[in-house]
Amino acid sequence: MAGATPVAIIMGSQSDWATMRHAAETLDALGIAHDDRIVSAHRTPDRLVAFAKGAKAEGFQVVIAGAGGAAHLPGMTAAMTSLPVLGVPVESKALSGQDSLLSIVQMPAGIPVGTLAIGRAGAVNAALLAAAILALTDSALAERLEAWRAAQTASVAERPQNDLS
Ligand code: RP5
Repeated sequence: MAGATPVAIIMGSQSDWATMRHAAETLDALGIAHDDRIVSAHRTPDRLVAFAKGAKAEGFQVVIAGAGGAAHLPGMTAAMTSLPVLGVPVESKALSGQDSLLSIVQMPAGIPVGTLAIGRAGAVNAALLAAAILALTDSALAERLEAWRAAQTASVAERPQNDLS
């Protein structure tokens, strides 16, 4: 669907936004439109079903799903759409996100979730992976992604410094 918003960022709770906003900011930096929604597998199951079953018809091409604890959101979303689903384990208070990670990564064969790192790194990398997927069919985006990576490379100092203030 030309012109549609290509990326959906969904998360299980408002509390996940502190992590998932890093995915949103990275997509912004790459000029990729995204729609950010709270969709809880446990608290709003009907919303989850409606979103996941309708995501392709809405024109989304990639779903980034972040959740913590018993993090069923990415897997249940992947069960109801054939769009690529990238899972971000949110760092939980009780188990530091190890629960989130294992909940998301251990999918049974047949329903894949591309699982990223716990927390901010995973959110940023989910956005970059979504960009790489979209760039396969968008040459202008491919150039922006290359430029983003080149800028990152250029920003790394050759030697550490004591005082950066
Ligand atoms: C999960 O429970 C959410 O993804 C969140 O990471 C976690 C805690 O949610 P809140 O109690 O902060 O709303 O469903």
